[in-house]
Amino acid sequence: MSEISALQKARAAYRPKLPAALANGAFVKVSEGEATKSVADCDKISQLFPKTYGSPVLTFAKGDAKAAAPAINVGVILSGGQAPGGHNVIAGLFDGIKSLNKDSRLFGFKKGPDGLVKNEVMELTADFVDSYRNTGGFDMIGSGRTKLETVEQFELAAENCKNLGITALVIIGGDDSNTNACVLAEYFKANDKGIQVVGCPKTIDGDLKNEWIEASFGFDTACRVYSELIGNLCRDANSAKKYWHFVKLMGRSASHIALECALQVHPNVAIISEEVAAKRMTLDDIVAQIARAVVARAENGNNFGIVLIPEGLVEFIPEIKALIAELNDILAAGGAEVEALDAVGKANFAQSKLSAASAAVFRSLPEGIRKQLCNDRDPHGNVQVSLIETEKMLAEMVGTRLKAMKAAGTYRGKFGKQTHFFGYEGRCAAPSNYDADYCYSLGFNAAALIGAGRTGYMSSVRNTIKPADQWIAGGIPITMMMNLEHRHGADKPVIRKALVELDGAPFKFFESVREKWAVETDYVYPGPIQYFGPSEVCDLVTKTLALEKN
Ligand code: FBP
Repeated sequence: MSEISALQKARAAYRPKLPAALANGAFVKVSEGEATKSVADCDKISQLFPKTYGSPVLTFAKGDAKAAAPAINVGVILSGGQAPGGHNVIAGLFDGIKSLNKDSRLFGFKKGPDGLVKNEVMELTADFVDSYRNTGGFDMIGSGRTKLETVEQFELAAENCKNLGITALVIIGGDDSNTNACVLAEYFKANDKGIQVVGCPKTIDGDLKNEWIEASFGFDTACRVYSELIGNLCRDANSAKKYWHFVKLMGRSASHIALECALQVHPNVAIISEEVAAKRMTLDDIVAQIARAVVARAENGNNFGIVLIPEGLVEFIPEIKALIAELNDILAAGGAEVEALDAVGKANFAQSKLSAASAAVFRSLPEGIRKQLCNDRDPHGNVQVSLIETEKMLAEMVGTRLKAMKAAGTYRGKFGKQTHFFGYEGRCAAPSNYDADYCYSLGFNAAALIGAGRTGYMSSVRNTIKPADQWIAGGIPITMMMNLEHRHGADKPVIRKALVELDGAPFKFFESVREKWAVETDYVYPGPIQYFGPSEVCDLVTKTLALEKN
């Protein structure tokens, strides 16, 4: 890197905060809770993970500052989609293992799990790590979505680690990647490979959380970037007063990002996929809901507004969900011949094989969306919802509905539309203070788990609405978060995704104010993330976390 920005230069000097338990380094006192169970399917999960199932929850307290541990070699992987703060997890891990023993070494496997299997690796030296502190992105070692699932992959991973003297591996990833971590931990333990595996909770989507993991890193920063942009759109809309902006927001499955941005900005409409599913809303119901807001605002002379749409919406509309499930099975059963077809070919192939109900839904969708629904799945079997232009589809359908209403004399406004997709813009932003501190702590804490000899654990740092010295550090057995889900035609053990809870405080609050927001112009303009300045603008937590922990 030749030139770095003024912000990056100043930000390099930022010293992230740590929980009190880690103040003397990663050598900690460990207290163990009761034996644990998985969130569901306990019998099956315990059979699949006989060596790691049931481990206790761990809580750390400050250790002896003078304690020494043997030097270790540790490997690290960034896995899945980028999220702000990943570099700080690595920096925290680096400092943590050095605090255990200054001769410990850190190796980064490149391009995600693939690098572990193919032995693409580099040593992360002090200078190299320093140049990435407090920066966004995963470019330090790259990331990837390869799923670790075969014995051949596990054996190659073990061999590559053995050759470098690596006795612990840290996998930084979301639910799928931490599922990988758990499977690998079990395999290494069952086969006496002598390699510990520890996970760190990452994803801007915010859906890897539970009682013990109160946030996945990156969610805070990404939501602040999107909220700034949406706030700017709100101001533009309120200035020109001629456009309705339809904004799709990332979040492959859960609507946490859309909800958090709504709480930060007060848009006129925000669709929450989990509510759509719970109320069994149809596509037509959603279009009608948006059109109602357009009509109500037009009656007050406000022919402008903001609509937030979660990326994962289509999979939560029951009729489209059923369609996607059929498409998945039909396309998978088609084998290599169908896999080689382009999206149009796949759509034509699938059309004739769908049930009557799904075929009718499929036909009712715009051609572009039909093709997008047939695009390739990701390596974990997920539909790539970031490629489905739901915002365009809804804007189009609302426009058509309003035309009909105008003809019937029930709407007299003007409808100009703009569409946007905010996703990639937020994933590599420089981490907010919250994410910079949280990520550094997660990485340092992962070193503490390694030092304590644990495997199959996720690094856990809690109580983060309080100042960092009151944060609680420890480890959560990954099996505790698991259940069985139907993937690729079979039941697989996976970490349960945390969706928006309709009886949770963030949604309840949104529900209590959304009708007012729909009609009034009540926008809030959050502005850009502040890294320097008064604590009340720099050290914020998300509205979601504040409401959940209130
Ligand atoms: P992770 O779950 O791996 O963190 O990725 C989440 C995400 O950013 C989603 O919000 C989005 O749908 C997806 O990644 C996009 O994936 P890709 O980067 O492969 O286009």
